[in-house]
Amino acid sequence: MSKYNIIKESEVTDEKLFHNRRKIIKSSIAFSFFTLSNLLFAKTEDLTFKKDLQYSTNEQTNTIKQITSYNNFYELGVGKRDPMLNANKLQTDNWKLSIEGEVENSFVIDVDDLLKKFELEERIYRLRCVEAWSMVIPWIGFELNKIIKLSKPTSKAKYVAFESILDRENLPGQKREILNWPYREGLRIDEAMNPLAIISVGLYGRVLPNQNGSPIRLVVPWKYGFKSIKSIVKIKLVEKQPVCTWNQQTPNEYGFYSNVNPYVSHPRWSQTRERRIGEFRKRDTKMFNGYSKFVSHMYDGMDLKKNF
Ligand SMILES: Nc1nc2c(c(=O)[nH]1)N[C@H]1C(S)=C(S)[C@@H](COP(=O)(O)O)O[C@H]1N2
Ligand SMILES: [Mo]
Repeated sequence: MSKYNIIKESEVTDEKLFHNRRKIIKSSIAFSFFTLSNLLFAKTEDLTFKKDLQYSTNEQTNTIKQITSYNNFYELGVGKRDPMLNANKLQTDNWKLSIEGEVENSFVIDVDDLLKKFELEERIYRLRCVEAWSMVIPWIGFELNKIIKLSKPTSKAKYVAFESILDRENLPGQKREILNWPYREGLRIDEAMNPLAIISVGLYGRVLPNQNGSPIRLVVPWKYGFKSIKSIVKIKLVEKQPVCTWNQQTPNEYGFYSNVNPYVSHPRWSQTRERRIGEFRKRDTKMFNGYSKFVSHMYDGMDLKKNF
Protein backbone atom coordinates (compact mmCIF):
# COMPACT_ATOMS: atom_id res chain seq x y z
CA MET A 1 0.00 0.00 0.00
CA SER A 2 1.70 3.13 -1.14
CA LYS A 3 1.72 6.52 0.46
CA TYR A 4 -1.38 8.39 -0.51
CA ASN A 5 -1.86 11.75 -2.16
CA ILE A 6 -4.95 13.70 -1.33
CA ILE A 7 -6.86 14.49 -4.49
CA LYS A 8 -8.88 17.62 -4.80
CA GLU A 9 -12.59 17.03 -5.23
CA SER A 10 -12.54 19.32 -8.23
CA GLU A 11 -10.22 16.90 -10.06
CA VAL A 12 -12.97 14.35 -10.16
CA THR A 13 -15.38 15.26 -12.86
CA ASP A 14 -19.04 14.42 -12.50
CA GLU A 15 -18.80 12.71 -15.86
CA LYS A 16 -16.24 10.22 -14.61
CA LEU A 17 -18.35 9.39 -11.59
CA PHE A 18 -21.33 8.94 -13.86
CA HIS A 19 -19.61 6.60 -16.27
CA ASN A 20 -18.66 4.27 -13.51
CA ARG A 21 -22.01 3.63 -11.86
CA ARG A 22 -22.92 -0.02 -11.56
CA LYS A 23 -25.93 0.28 -13.79
CA ILE A 24 -25.08 3.03 -16.19
CA ILE A 25 -28.03 4.97 -17.45
CA LYS A 26 -27.38 4.48 -21.12
CA SER A 27 -29.86 6.90 -22.66
CA SER A 28 -28.63 10.42 -23.13
CA ILE A 29 -32.25 11.55 -22.93
CA ALA A 30 -32.53 10.06 -19.46
CA PHE A 31 -29.34 11.90 -18.62
CA SER A 32 -30.86 15.35 -18.76
CA PHE A 33 -33.61 14.46 -16.28
CA PHE A 34 -31.28 13.58 -13.45
CA THR A 35 -29.51 15.81 -11.00
CA LEU A 36 -25.96 14.88 -10.02
CA SER A 37 -27.01 12.89 -6.97
CA ASN A 38 -29.40 10.89 -9.09
CA LEU A 39 -26.67 10.27 -11.63
CA LEU A 40 -24.61 8.67 -8.93
CA PHE A 41 -27.20 5.96 -8.45
CA ALA A 42 -29.89 4.67 -10.76
CA LYS A 43 -33.34 5.12 -9.22
CA THR A 44 -34.11 1.42 -9.05
CA GLU A 45 -31.28 0.90 -6.64
CA ASP A 46 -32.88 2.54 -3.60
CA LEU A 47 -32.78 0.34 -0.53
CA THR A 48 -35.26 0.18 2.35
CA PHE A 49 -33.58 0.33 5.72
CA LYS A 50 -33.90 1.53 9.29
CA LYS A 51 -31.39 3.81 10.93
CA ASP A 52 -29.24 2.30 13.68
CA LEU A 53 -28.58 4.52 16.69
CA GLN A 54 -26.76 2.05 18.93
CA TYR A 55 -23.53 1.66 16.97
CA SER A 56 -23.57 4.62 14.58
CA THR A 57 -21.29 7.59 15.08
CA ASN A 58 -22.84 11.05 14.87
CA GLU A 59 -19.71 12.49 13.25
CA GLN A 60 -20.02 14.31 9.94
CA THR A 61 -20.13 11.78 7.10
CA ASN A 62 -17.79 12.07 4.13
CA THR A 63 -19.37 13.11 0.85
CA ILE A 64 -20.49 10.56 -1.72
CA LYS A 65 -17.83 11.98 -4.02
CA GLN A 66 -15.06 11.38 -1.48
CA ILE A 67 -16.35 7.89 -0.68
CA THR A 68 -16.50 6.86 -4.34
CA SER A 69 -13.37 8.54 -5.73
CA TYR A 70 -10.69 7.75 -3.13
CA ASN A 71 -10.57 3.97 -2.75
CA ASN A 72 -8.37 0.97 -2.23
CA PHE A 73 -9.49 -1.92 -4.43
CA TYR A 74 -6.42 -3.48 -6.04
CA GLU A 75 -8.50 -5.66 -8.37
CA LEU A 76 -9.39 -2.37 -10.09
CA GLY A 77 -5.88 -0.87 -9.93
CA VAL A 78 -3.48 0.35 -7.26
CA GLY A 79 -4.09 4.12 -7.55
CA LYS A 80 -6.69 5.76 -5.32
CA ARG A 81 -8.73 6.90 -8.34
CA ASP A 82 -8.35 3.64 -10.30
CA PRO A 83 -11.29 1.86 -8.63
CA MET A 84 -13.58 4.71 -9.74
CA LEU A 85 -12.10 4.88 -13.23
CA ASN A 86 -12.26 1.08 -13.72
CA ALA A 87 -15.48 0.47 -11.77
CA ASN A 88 -17.35 -0.83 -14.83
CA LYS A 89 -14.84 -3.69 -15.18
CA LEU A 90 -16.35 -5.41 -12.15
CA GLN A 91 -19.11 -7.75 -13.36
CA THR A 92 -21.76 -8.00 -10.65
CA ASP A 93 -24.70 -9.60 -12.50
CA ASN A 94 -26.13 -12.83 -11.03
CA TRP A 95 -23.71 -12.66 -8.14
CA LYS A 96 -23.71 -15.72 -5.90
CA LEU A 97 -22.37 -16.01 -2.38
CA SER A 98 -21.36 -19.39 -1.03
CA ILE A 99 -21.33 -20.24 2.71
CA GLU A 100 -19.44 -23.43 3.41
CA GLY A 101 -16.88 -25.32 5.51
CA GLU A 102 -17.46 -26.32 9.13
CA VAL A 103 -21.23 -25.81 8.97
CA GLU A 104 -24.30 -28.05 9.14
CA ASN A 105 -26.06 -26.01 6.51
CA SER A 106 -23.86 -24.93 3.62
CA PHE A 107 -25.63 -22.93 0.92
CA VAL A 108 -25.22 -20.73 -2.12
CA ILE A 109 -27.40 -17.65 -2.27
CA ASP A 110 -28.13 -15.15 -5.00
CA VAL A 111 -27.40 -11.63 -3.81
CA ASP A 112 -30.88 -10.38 -4.71
CA ASP A 113 -32.35 -13.08 -2.44
CA LEU A 114 -29.88 -12.17 0.27
CA LEU A 115 -31.15 -8.58 0.23
CA LYS A 116 -34.68 -9.82 0.87
CA LYS A 117 -33.65 -12.14 3.65
CA PHE A 118 -32.51 -9.66 6.27
CA GLU A 119 -33.84 -6.33 7.45
CA LEU A 120 -31.33 -3.70 6.33
CA GLU A 121 -29.89 -1.09 8.68
CA GLU A 122 -27.90 2.07 8.18
CA ARG A 123 -24.69 1.99 10.21
CA ILE A 124 -22.57 5.13 10.17
CA TYR A 125 -19.04 3.88 10.85
CA ARG A 126 -15.55 5.31 10.83
CA LEU A 127 -13.24 3.41 8.49
CA ARG A 128 -9.55 3.79 9.33
CA CYS A 129 -7.13 2.76 6.61
CA VAL A 130 -3.72 1.42 7.65
CA GLU A 131 -2.24 4.21 5.49
CA ALA A 132 -3.38 6.68 8.21
CA TRP A 133 -6.41 8.23 6.57
CA SER A 134 -10.02 7.77 7.57
CA MET A 135 -13.57 8.39 6.39
CA VAL A 136 -17.05 8.27 7.91
CA ILE A 137 -19.41 6.24 5.76
CA PRO A 138 -23.18 5.62 6.06
CA TRP A 139 -23.20 1.91 5.22
CA ILE A 140 -26.38 -0.10 4.62
CA GLY A 141 -26.23 -3.73 5.62
CA PHE A 142 -26.87 -6.39 8.20
CA GLU A 143 -24.84 -8.04 10.94
CA LEU A 144 -22.45 -10.72 9.70
CA ASN A 145 -23.58 -12.97 12.57
CA LYS A 146 -27.02 -13.31 10.96
CA ILE A 147 -25.72 -15.10 7.90
CA ILE A 148 -23.26 -17.16 9.95
CA LYS A 149 -26.07 -18.33 12.24
CA LEU A 150 -28.08 -19.43 9.18
CA SER A 151 -25.23 -21.77 8.24
CA LYS A 152 -25.19 -23.44 11.69
CA PRO A 153 -21.44 -23.61 12.40
CA THR A 154 -20.12 -26.85 13.92
CA SER A 155 -18.00 -26.85 17.09
CA LYS A 156 -14.90 -26.99 14.87
CA ALA A 157 -15.62 -23.55 13.38
CA LYS A 158 -13.02 -21.34 15.07
CA TYR A 159 -12.38 -18.81 12.30
CA VAL A 160 -14.20 -17.34 9.31
CA ALA A 161 -12.40 -17.04 5.96
CA PHE A 162 -13.57 -14.66 3.23
CA GLU A 163 -12.73 -14.65 -0.48
CA SER A 164 -13.24 -11.93 -3.09
CA ILE A 165 -14.05 -12.42 -6.75
CA LEU A 166 -11.43 -13.94 -9.09
CA ASP A 167 -11.96 -12.71 -12.66
CA ARG A 168 -8.60 -12.34 -14.39
CA GLU A 169 -10.21 -11.63 -17.73
CA ASN A 170 -12.09 -8.52 -16.65
CA LEU A 171 -10.39 -7.15 -13.55
CA PRO A 172 -7.38 -5.08 -14.65
CA GLY A 173 -5.54 -5.55 -11.34
CA GLN A 174 -5.71 -9.34 -11.65
CA LYS A 175 -3.80 -9.40 -14.93
CA ARG A 176 -0.65 -9.24 -12.82
CA GLU A 177 0.26 -10.90 -9.51
CA ILE A 178 0.40 -7.63 -7.53
CA LEU A 179 -1.28 -9.69 -4.81
CA ASN A 180 -1.86 -13.40 -4.53
CA TRP A 181 -5.39 -13.44 -6.01
CA PRO A 182 -8.13 -13.77 -5.01
CA TYR A 183 -8.02 -11.27 -2.14
CA ARG A 184 -8.58 -13.15 1.14
CA GLU A 185 -9.38 -12.11 4.67
CA GLY A 186 -10.29 -13.73 7.96
CA LEU A 187 -11.68 -13.16 11.43
CA ARG A 188 -11.77 -15.20 14.60
CA ILE A 189 -15.30 -16.58 15.08
CA ASP A 190 -16.08 -14.33 18.08
CA GLU A 191 -14.98 -11.28 16.06
CA ALA A 192 -17.23 -12.37 13.22
CA MET A 193 -20.17 -12.79 15.61
CA ASN A 194 -19.64 -9.33 17.18
CA PRO A 195 -22.61 -7.09 16.30
CA LEU A 196 -20.29 -4.38 14.96
CA ALA A 197 -19.11 -6.58 12.06
CA ILE A 198 -21.50 -6.08 9.15
CA ILE A 199 -22.03 -7.25 5.62
CA SER A 200 -22.66 -4.10 3.63
CA VAL A 201 -24.76 -4.03 0.48
CA GLY A 202 -25.13 -0.28 0.10
CA LEU A 203 -24.21 3.21 1.20
CA TYR A 204 -25.99 6.55 1.26
CA GLY A 205 -29.30 4.71 0.86
CA ARG A 206 -28.48 2.97 -2.43
CA VAL A 207 -26.76 -0.23 -3.54
CA LEU A 208 -22.97 -0.28 -3.21
CA PRO A 209 -21.01 1.48 -5.95
CA ASN A 210 -18.67 -1.00 -7.64
CA GLN A 211 -15.56 0.76 -6.34
CA ASN A 212 -16.78 0.21 -2.76
CA GLY A 213 -17.02 -3.56 -3.19
CA SER A 214 -20.34 -4.24 -4.85
CA PRO A 215 -22.49 -6.22 -4.40
CA ILE A 216 -21.47 -7.38 -0.91
CA ARG A 217 -18.51 -6.52 1.26
CA LEU A 218 -17.46 -6.82 4.86
CA VAL A 219 -17.10 -3.81 7.19
CA VAL A 220 -15.14 -4.37 10.42
CA PRO A 221 -14.83 -0.84 11.82
CA TRP A 222 -12.42 -1.54 14.70
CA LYS A 223 -9.81 -3.01 12.33
CA TYR A 224 -7.70 -1.41 9.62
CA GLY A 225 -9.57 -0.97 6.34
CA PHE A 226 -7.89 -3.85 4.53
CA LYS A 227 -9.79 -6.35 6.72
CA SER A 228 -13.05 -5.02 5.21
CA ILE A 229 -12.90 -7.29 2.16
CA LYS A 230 -14.85 -6.27 -0.94
CA SER A 231 -16.93 -8.13 -3.54
CA ILE A 232 -17.16 -11.36 -1.55
CA VAL A 233 -17.99 -14.67 -3.25
CA LYS A 234 -17.19 -17.11 -0.46
CA ILE A 235 -17.49 -17.29 3.32
CA LYS A 236 -15.92 -20.41 4.80
CA LEU A 237 -16.05 -21.48 8.44
CA VAL A 238 -12.72 -23.10 9.29
CA GLU A 239 -10.80 -24.67 12.16
CA LYS A 240 -7.40 -23.00 11.65
CA GLN A 241 -6.46 -19.33 11.26
CA PRO A 242 -6.98 -18.64 7.55
CA VAL A 243 -4.57 -17.04 5.09
CA CYS A 244 -5.11 -13.27 4.76
CA THR A 245 -3.78 -11.45 1.70
CA TRP A 246 -1.78 -8.62 3.30
CA ASN A 247 -0.51 -10.80 6.14
CA GLN A 248 0.69 -13.35 3.61
CA GLN A 249 2.26 -10.66 1.43
CA THR A 250 4.14 -8.76 4.17
CA PRO A 251 3.77 -10.52 7.54
CA ASN A 252 5.99 -8.10 9.49
CA GLU A 253 3.82 -5.15 8.41
CA TYR A 254 0.30 -6.60 8.51
CA GLY A 255 -0.79 -9.02 11.22
CA PHE A 256 -3.80 -11.31 11.35
CA TYR A 257 -5.65 -9.16 13.90
CA SER A 258 -4.92 -5.71 12.49
CA ASN A 259 -6.94 -3.96 15.17
CA VAL A 260 -6.60 -0.18 14.92
CA ASN A 261 -3.94 0.57 17.52
CA PRO A 262 -2.19 3.93 17.92
CA TYR A 263 0.39 2.31 20.26
CA VAL A 264 1.72 -0.13 17.65
CA SER A 265 3.36 1.59 14.70
CA HIS A 266 3.57 0.19 11.24
CA PRO A 267 7.31 -0.55 10.62
CA ARG A 268 7.40 2.31 8.08
CA TRP A 269 5.13 4.92 9.71
CA SER A 270 3.36 5.89 12.93
CA GLN A 271 -0.28 5.03 13.58
CA THR A 272 -0.84 7.67 16.28
CA ARG A 273 -2.62 10.14 14.02
CA GLU A 274 -4.79 10.08 10.95
CA ARG A 275 -6.15 12.42 8.30
CA ARG A 276 -9.90 12.41 7.84
CA ILE A 277 -10.36 12.74 4.08
CA GLY A 278 -11.47 16.32 3.40
CA GLU A 279 -9.74 17.74 6.49
CA PHE A 280 -6.35 19.35 6.83
CA ARG A 281 -5.53 19.01 10.54
CA LYS A 282 -4.76 15.50 11.67
CA ARG A 283 -6.80 13.75 14.36
CA ASP A 284 -5.55 11.41 17.07
CA THR A 285 -6.18 7.76 16.24
CA LYS A 286 -8.22 6.00 18.91
CA MET A 287 -7.68 2.47 20.20
CA PHE A 288 -9.90 0.08 18.20
CA ASN A 289 -10.80 3.10 16.06
CA GLY A 290 -12.94 4.37 18.96
CA TYR A 291 -14.97 1.15 19.30
CA SER A 292 -13.29 -0.17 22.49
CA LYS A 293 -16.51 -0.36 24.48
CA PHE A 294 -17.94 -2.88 22.01
CA VAL A 295 -14.85 -4.94 21.22
CA SER A 296 -12.02 -4.67 23.79
CA HIS A 297 -13.38 -7.62 25.85
CA MET A 298 -12.53 -9.95 22.97
CA TYR A 299 -8.83 -9.26 23.48
CA ASP A 300 -8.62 -9.43 27.28
CA GLY A 301 -5.29 -10.92 28.31
CA MET A 302 -3.89 -10.83 24.78
CA ASP A 303 -0.60 -9.08 24.02
CA LEU A 304 -1.71 -6.71 21.27
CA LYS A 305 1.88 -5.78 20.41
CA LYS A 306 2.58 -9.40 19.56
CA ASN A 307 -0.85 -10.04 18.06
CA PHE A 308 -0.89 -6.90 15.91
N1 LIG B 1 -11.12 -7.32 -2.46
C1 LIG B 1 -10.53 -6.24 -1.91
N2 LIG B 1 -11.05 -5.75 -0.77
C2 LIG B 1 -10.49 -4.64 -0.19
C3 LIG B 1 -9.33 -4.03 -0.75
C4 LIG B 1 -8.80 -4.60 -1.96
O1 LIG B 1 -7.80 -4.15 -2.54
N3 LIG B 1 -9.45 -5.69 -2.51
N4 LIG B 1 -8.76 -2.94 -0.13
C5 LIG B 1 -9.01 -2.79 1.32
C6 LIG B 1 -8.54 -1.53 1.88
S1 LIG B 1 -6.86 -1.37 2.06
C7 LIG B 1 -9.40 -0.56 2.34
S2 LIG B 1 -8.81 0.83 3.14
C8 LIG B 1 -10.87 -0.66 2.12
C9 LIG B 1 -11.39 0.60 1.42
O2 LIG B 1 -12.80 0.58 1.33
P1 LIG B 1 -13.55 1.76 0.56
O3 LIG B 1 -12.86 1.97 -0.75
O4 LIG B 1 -14.98 1.31 0.40
O5 LIG B 1 -13.47 2.99 1.44
O6 LIG B 1 -11.22 -1.80 1.35
C10 LIG B 1 -10.50 -2.98 1.66
N5 LIG B 1 -11.05 -4.12 0.94
MO1 LIG C 1 -6.55 0.35 3.63
